[in-house]
Amino acid sequence: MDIVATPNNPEGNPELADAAPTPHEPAIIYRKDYRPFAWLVPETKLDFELGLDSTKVTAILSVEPNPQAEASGRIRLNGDGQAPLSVKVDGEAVNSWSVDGEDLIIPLSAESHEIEIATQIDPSANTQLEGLYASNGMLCTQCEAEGFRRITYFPDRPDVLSIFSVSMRGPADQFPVLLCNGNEVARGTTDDGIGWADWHDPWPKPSYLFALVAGNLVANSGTFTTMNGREVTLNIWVRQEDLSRTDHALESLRKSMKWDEEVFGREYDLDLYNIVAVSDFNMGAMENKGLNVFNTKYVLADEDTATDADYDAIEGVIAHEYFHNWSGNRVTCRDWFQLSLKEGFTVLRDQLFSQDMQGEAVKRIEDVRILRAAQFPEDSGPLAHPIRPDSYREISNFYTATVYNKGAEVIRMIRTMVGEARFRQGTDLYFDRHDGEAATCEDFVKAMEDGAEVDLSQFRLWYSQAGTPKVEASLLHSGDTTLLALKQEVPDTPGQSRKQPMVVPLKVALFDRDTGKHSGEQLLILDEAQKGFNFTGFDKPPILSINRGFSAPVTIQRDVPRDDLVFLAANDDDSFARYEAMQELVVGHLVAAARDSLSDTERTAGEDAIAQAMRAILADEALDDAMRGELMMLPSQTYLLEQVARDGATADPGTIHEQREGLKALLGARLAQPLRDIYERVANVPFNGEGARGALKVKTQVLTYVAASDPETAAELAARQYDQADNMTDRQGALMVLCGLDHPERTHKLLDFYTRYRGNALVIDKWFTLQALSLHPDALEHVKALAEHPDFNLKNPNRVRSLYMAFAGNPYAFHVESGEGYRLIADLILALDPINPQTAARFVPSLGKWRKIEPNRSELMRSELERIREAAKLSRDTYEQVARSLD
Ligand code: 0A1
Ligand code: ZN
Repeated sequence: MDIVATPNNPEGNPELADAAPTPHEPAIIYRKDYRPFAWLVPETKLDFELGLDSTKVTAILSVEPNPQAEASGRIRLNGDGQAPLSVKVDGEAVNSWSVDGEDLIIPLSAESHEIEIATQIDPSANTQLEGLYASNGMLCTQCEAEGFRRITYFPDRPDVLSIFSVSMRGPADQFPVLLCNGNEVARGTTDDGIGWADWHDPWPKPSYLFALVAGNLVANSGTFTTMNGREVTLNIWVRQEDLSRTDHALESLRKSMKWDEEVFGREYDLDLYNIVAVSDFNMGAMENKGLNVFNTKYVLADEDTATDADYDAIEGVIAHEYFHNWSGNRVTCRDWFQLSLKEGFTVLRDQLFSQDMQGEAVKRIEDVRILRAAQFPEDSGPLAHPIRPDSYREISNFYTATVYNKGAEVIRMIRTMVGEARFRQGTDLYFDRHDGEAATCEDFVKAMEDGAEVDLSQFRLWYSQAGTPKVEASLLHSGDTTLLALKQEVPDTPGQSRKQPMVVPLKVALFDRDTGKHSGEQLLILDEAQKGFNFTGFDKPPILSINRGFSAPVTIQRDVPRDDLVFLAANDDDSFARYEAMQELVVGHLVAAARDSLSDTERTAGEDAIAQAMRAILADEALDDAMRGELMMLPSQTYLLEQVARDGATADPGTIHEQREGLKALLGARLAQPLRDIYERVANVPFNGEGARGALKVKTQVLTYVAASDPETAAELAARQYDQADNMTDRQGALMVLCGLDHPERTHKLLDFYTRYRGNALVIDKWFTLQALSLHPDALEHVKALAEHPDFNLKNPNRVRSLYMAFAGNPYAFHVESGEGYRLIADLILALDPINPQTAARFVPSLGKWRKIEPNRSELMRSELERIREAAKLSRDTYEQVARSLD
């Protein structure tokens, strides 16, 4: 019997009934429920009649029963937001299909068929920016994770791999450039001005890697010859006015291709590599096969508009997307629970690349800082999940710092344990064994075990247990022997308690108190709840340097004399450990101060020790300025808040802010002369000269201290730095400092900056961010006014983030006691949710921290979350994050 096509008509079929979510309780999807799809789709042909307001899509799918799956008398094709115009099976129109929720169900006998489906979509109405959408007069796609189903009906899951051939056409004046995955087969323009192109991608791929771009674009082109002599054409496609800012991106792509050949033995596999920059994009960039789509932020740069940090970020993201060609595209994921398989591994690959390009020491510190700022809070809050989650309601919510950054740390630990050479044997085996497959995290670990010859049985817990392990370290000395006693505990996280001990690789060195030297670094493996390690040959208790290079993503807790930290901050030969000693010194002091548990003597002793360590850092002539800049940075307020709120305590953001600013002012005053001297030295290093990057970093760091201790002088110096700047790093640094000051120069320079860069969206984003992040007492009022600014636009994710994400990270203004900051973010979430749910949901974690905050503010945060939860119609994305945050 034919089933009548009405939405939500499961016809009593239990398989279909299950899948119908209510708007308020979207279904939970479990990893344990994975089943292979009943059908294979060896080939897919797509035809696009392109238009900004209306695009017609015809999809032809060749399907055959999957011998690995249970047979089924129907095929379920995912859809989202469209209806079929027509459905044909083997060339015949059929009306036996039905719609279940958003999916299309077609009865089908268990043999090979050809299914043809036509749909019509409106790209200009797609504010969600998933699927096919319009941006600045062009058309582009974003299909990961589940955007392809918004283009046409398809088994939109990563384990269905298909070979795609695509034909497209549209007005040639509007869309002179037509791009898709793989190779261009043919193109032309008809007499009546219709441009057309046919593309073919020879590599089977899942639908999330599909991409199409149509628009008026120009390319910065180059070539790269691979290790086996394949000549690849490289194109960076942008709007005409942006062309002059694409050289760095092109060069970064070349460097990435070369590095992946040299370090991982990976060669590119098509004759063409296209990158397109779009200004409306939810994330950083997307690795679609042969046709990456990038947020303009990660493509465009020149000295006048991009900072050194922007240059590095572009190099890193270009590399990341390129590296996905192997870790993600050639070997893809079986299901979205395996996301870290491609993301954790690719982040590690891009980190190692950037270490080689920019210098290992500083890059490692930056990566750890990101992990601590973004992942540690996630791991200790309501949204904690293992790097391989067990369930989700909306997969977009799992593109997290845990899956990406902790995922990278987990693989880095394997590399640390087996060494570079064996790690390479492991990755070679993984790529070889799983090329062309949709693999799992387990496949990766197994390939590592076999290739690198290591037993990772217990190590696998890193994939299943959430939470940042705490390691307690203590030294017990007697005679000439020192016992290092280590204890670990993995905290409870939502849905997980009573966890097993993890494998924690810790690099340590013990410094002899008399010689100030150590006799070599050792790798200790802590794989039990408690374990002791003996060291001999020390007359006096040695000084412990632990978790060197941040060899494990854990927190170390230890009682260590302040003087030992001062020693390590000045002398440790491991750059990360040196940085860490300085951080530990400051964190210990500020956490005690914020908890109001410092006696006057302790406060003075703490301040003296920090000032002494900072003085040594400023005076150390052997230190390069890039590293000096890192050592000068005080721990962020977010990190301090996490530390104060450890073990179930709550934190008062106001007090933390006061204490941190107080310490900055004290250091600024006590070290006024050395700070002044160093400022003069670095200000004379010419831009682009030797050591210029480090010099610029130190320069702005100095200003932040002066701003806290002597605002008038800081305003003068910053205004001068702004006026004399011949690059964006200097100009932005100066403006950042001015933004925090209540001084007429603030207004002058902000106006100058706006006028100078008006029309350059990426730089105007900076202008919004600097004001939203500033420590100015009226920052909240400024943000409210900026939300009304004619350049503000809720539909552009970069602009929304530039104002509101910065504000939600403002340690002072977001947490004003009245709760107005919380209301502002809750109002934003509610306003943005119907427009762009993915971006809206990303603001929820800022309020989700409520359990860590002192009772008054905590209550205000929680009630904002409740207000959001009560909203009439919430997206799956926002609903899931709010519900988990309140649980
Ligand atoms: N795979 C991309 C990240 C990405 C994920 C989802 C997106 O949709 C909005 C976009 C990009 C990466 O890791 O670079
Ligand atoms: Zn990625």
